[in-house]
Amino acid sequence: MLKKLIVFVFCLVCIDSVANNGYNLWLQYRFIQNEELRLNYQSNIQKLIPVGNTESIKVGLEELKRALNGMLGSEFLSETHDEYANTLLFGSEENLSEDIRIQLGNAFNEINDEGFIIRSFSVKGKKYIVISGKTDVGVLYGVFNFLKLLQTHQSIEKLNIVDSPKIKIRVLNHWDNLDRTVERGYAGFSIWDWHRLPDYIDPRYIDYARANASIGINGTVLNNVNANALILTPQYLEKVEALANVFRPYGIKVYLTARFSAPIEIGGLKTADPLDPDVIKWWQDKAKEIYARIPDFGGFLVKANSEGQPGPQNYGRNHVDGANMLANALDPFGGIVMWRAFVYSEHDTTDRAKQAYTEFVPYDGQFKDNVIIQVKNGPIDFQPREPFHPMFGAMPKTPLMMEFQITQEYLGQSTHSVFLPKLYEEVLQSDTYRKGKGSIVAKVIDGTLDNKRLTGIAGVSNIGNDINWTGNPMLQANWYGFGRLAWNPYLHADTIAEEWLRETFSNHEDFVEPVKEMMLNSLEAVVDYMTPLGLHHIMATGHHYGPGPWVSNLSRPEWNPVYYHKADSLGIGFDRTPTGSNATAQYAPEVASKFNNLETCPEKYLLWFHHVSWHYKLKNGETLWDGMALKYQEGVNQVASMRYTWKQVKPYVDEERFNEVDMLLNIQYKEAKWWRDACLLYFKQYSKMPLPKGVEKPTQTLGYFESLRFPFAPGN
Ligand code: BDP
Repeated sequence: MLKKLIVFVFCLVCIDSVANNGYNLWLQYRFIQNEELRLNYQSNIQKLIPVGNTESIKVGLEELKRALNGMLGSEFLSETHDEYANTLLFGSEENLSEDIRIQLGNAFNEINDEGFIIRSFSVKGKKYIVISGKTDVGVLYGVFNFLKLLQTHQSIEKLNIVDSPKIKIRVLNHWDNLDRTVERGYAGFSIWDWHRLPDYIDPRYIDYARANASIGINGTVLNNVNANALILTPQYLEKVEALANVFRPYGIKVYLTARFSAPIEIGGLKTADPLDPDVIKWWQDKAKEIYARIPDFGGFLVKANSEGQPGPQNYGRNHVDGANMLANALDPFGGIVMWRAFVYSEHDTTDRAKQAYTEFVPYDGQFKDNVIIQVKNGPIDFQPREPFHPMFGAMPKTPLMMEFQITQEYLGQSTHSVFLPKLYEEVLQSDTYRKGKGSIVAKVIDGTLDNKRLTGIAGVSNIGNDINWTGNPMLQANWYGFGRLAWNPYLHADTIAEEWLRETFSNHEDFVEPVKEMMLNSLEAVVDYMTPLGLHHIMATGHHYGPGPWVSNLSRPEWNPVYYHKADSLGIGFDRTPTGSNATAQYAPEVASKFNNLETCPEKYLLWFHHVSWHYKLKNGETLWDGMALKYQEGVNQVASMRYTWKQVKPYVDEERFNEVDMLLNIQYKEAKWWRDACLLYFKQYSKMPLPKGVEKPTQTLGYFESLRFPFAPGN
């Protein structure tokens, strides 16, 4: 009985709220149980003074009230009028009084338009915490950062934080269709309720904006890259305008995907040729029409001549012609064109990994100033692991923006708990060697390597209308982490995991430490049980759910897994060295020679760049076959240990989210074994070698795995 009571009391202390469906994301604002800390915060913030009355300042005040009431308790009164009360004051530089501004000294010279300053000081015995910036949106970012300090239980006694985003365009790409299905979406339907817009403003839109602003995301592309021209009709633009109005106070601009053939489909023209005067005029008029409704419209994202989408090449023109024509239309209004480099063609028989570079690099320097080329992180397609895209090291005169996928098309969709900032970090830290050692991708993206003015980063959203937004509470961390890295691409995944866990779940060390470790290891786990040692694109057809290394019957060779793994009786892997496709030549010589040489090629990319014998000796002395099989097993073991970790932290997590993650980890475990068994049984036909000791016996036959069908798998 006593033991039960102790456990009960203990749990009350650990779990801040009993029912939690995860809707509030990392903006939980849990009541601070630690009384000393709570009293300290209360005494430092006795009074709230907003300076200025723009919408951004108003939403900042609302956020502060909501958060402080949550964390400090409802007895906390946020607006006392005692003139000696310790004060939290927030407003932009131009609205501050002279004596407050003086206290901030030169800090304004250190920030850009979206940056913020948080500083504490005392004047005549009265304490101030001031949050400021050059703009009210900068102030709002400061407010959210201040709240993060409180949520993660940090001291607010001696504050001096000066911070600015390092990348200009920080956008989510929603692959959302107008019928509310989401391409590669695994968290329900689209959150955009087009049918009820513009009159019905779902409160979710506001919470979406709050969440994005809290991590510094400043743009959203509302619709799918496989675009529907209807979004550009007045009927839909009115709806887009309503969303833009909701997002504006939060510093979020709206962008749309532009279907290249829109002048024909909705404009009644006979052509969409980018050099045709009527087409040029049509886009100019369209831009004018959009900006009349949405003066701060961000611009267009375009997928052209890629996977069957229309583009300038349909008219014998090229990417420069297409992108610059649209850029000219947007230029008078300050809009930009994000032109995607995700191209590969069925008519091109060269290695798919080479095609985007081959097509785009010759155009370096030819795009207009308001065009930025959006490049996926790797040269194939959002695989669990890819080397960085060679374009990042090859276009010094063209702004390049990063495209990461937050939604897990190829990484277990929303059931597998994978912490993606680990992947993003790996890519951003990769060295292109374009200007010698240290020319890392992060420097290409933030513009510092070549002094680029226009900089950007996009994340393909994992958001849907599921109550917890991402279909799996753990995957909220990927939205969060993308935003944090968009703000500062030099951040470490470790830091991001820790702050997210503290904000989202608990500050208890016994929770944070093990779960952080679980998150940080989760990428390696999925790589190991799906595509170890540089394998890639061996998932099932269409929906990409589950393994399909045997698939060889699709109409385009580069859609088939066998094209990528090239397993045969001699060995496995794609030779991309000079003896093979020579894709390595697209990297700087230092990088190319490292990848070309079996001695120096990192083993994580081994089968990406080399076709090696089943008997090849890995660095640890194992044969390739044994090593590969053991990696598959290691991935499975890792998921087993994730399940174990999660069970251990049960006392610190509310029941609802605990159970959800627990069930999802069970699915992940089952599917990790499915991947292992299916892939090993398939490859074994070629290696003709037995499974090494330590690898569990497959649970089913290869025929069974090959027979599985998932006609209604989501996101397809
Ligand atoms: C692939 C997806 C496809 C997208 C395409 C793209 O399978 O649904 O349309 O990328 O990025 O990964 O355009």
